[in-house]
Amino acid sequence: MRQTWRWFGPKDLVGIDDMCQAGVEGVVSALHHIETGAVWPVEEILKRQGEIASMRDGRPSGLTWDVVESLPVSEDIKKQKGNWRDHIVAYKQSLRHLATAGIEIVCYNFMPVLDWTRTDLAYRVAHGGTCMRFDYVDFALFDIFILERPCASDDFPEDVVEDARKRWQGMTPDDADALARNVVFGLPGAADHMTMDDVRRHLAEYDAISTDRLRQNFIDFLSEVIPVAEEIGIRMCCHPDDPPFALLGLPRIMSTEADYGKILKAVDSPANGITLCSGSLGARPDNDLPGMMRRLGDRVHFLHLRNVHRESSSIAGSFYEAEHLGGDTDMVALIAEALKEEARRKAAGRKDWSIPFRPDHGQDILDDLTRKAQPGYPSIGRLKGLAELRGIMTALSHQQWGLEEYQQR
Ligand code: CS2
Ligand code: MN
Repeated sequence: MRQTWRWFGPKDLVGIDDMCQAGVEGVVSALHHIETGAVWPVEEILKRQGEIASMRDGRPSGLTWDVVESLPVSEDIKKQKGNWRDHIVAYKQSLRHLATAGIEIVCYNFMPVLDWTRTDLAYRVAHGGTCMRFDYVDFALFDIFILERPCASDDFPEDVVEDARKRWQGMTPDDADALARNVVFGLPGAADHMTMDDVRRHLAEYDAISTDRLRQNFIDFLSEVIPVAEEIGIRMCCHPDDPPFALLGLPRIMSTEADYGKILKAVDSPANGITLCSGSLGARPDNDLPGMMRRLGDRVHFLHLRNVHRESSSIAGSFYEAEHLGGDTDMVALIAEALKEEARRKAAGRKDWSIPFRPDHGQDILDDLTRKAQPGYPSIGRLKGLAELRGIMTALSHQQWGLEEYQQR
């Protein structure tokens, strides 16, 4: 398993030099400055590769750009509206440019309107550090009383609506404003201060799009893009919905193993793969992560290893981002399945046997608390997560291959 780390580019507070010290082996990055729907120019791709290859003082970092996360799919493609056909042409062109530069793995998602959603970006945990949290009651409060989405209360259990009402009544306008800002943080363009009317406008666009329709739009996208990916040697991998249950009345199609099964079957190619994100999928009690790794392993091109602690046994409920070995997903079992999958690929003589993973998010601990990086992406919290995951991998590989063979790898 290849140890990778997300880098948001030269503006990221956590730089290439930090990654070298964290023992990272490869970089996950994206050209965030290029507008969704436009072609990623070859020069920009090569420039980013150059930035990754060297440390601040010009010495080689030894790192390469292993995974693109994300090459975003436009809202037009998801809705099949406006310029969606042009955007698909551009998407294929970007893939060709990435392949020219030698990049083989491309992560993306197909969540309408939202990327990830939390209600608290700095929830204090018992040890004094902070992490991101999703509080179902706060989310209902936002949906029903702040966004005032029509019929929103029908989407929540009665006791949740009642608790949300009580909280709302005791809330100051500043508290409500802070909650709204946290919730919309993961929305595209949110950094430029999205208003509630903007959110309502985005949501209304999906009024006429059912779950089946969205799934068909996804399959149409894949039917165009996957043959190209296959031809040029790119492995596409779709990130799951985060959290993996219905939100804001939007259709959601990548929340469970059954959802993945439908998509993988509809466009049955090794280039049509998945990003198994244990933090996203693990927020739902009926997602069996080690089992998914075992059953879908062949198509897992990228792993996000992160843990969540669920605070409820319902499908939709509150959770927070726990320490990597501290949440409800059995990380040792999951990594063991990933290592077995790698062993199967190696035995079959596959070149792509190695599965890249990243520690995904981390908690804010120690100096992270005063040196605020992008929410979820602190240096020390992620380094701690990576080190713990690396420890498990090393111990399991040792056991799996026997000491002598392990030492020869
Ligand atoms: C990431 C996602 O920060 C995160 O939670 O896992 O934002 C991810 O990059 C996208 O959903 C992938 O398209
Ligand atoms: Mn993830």
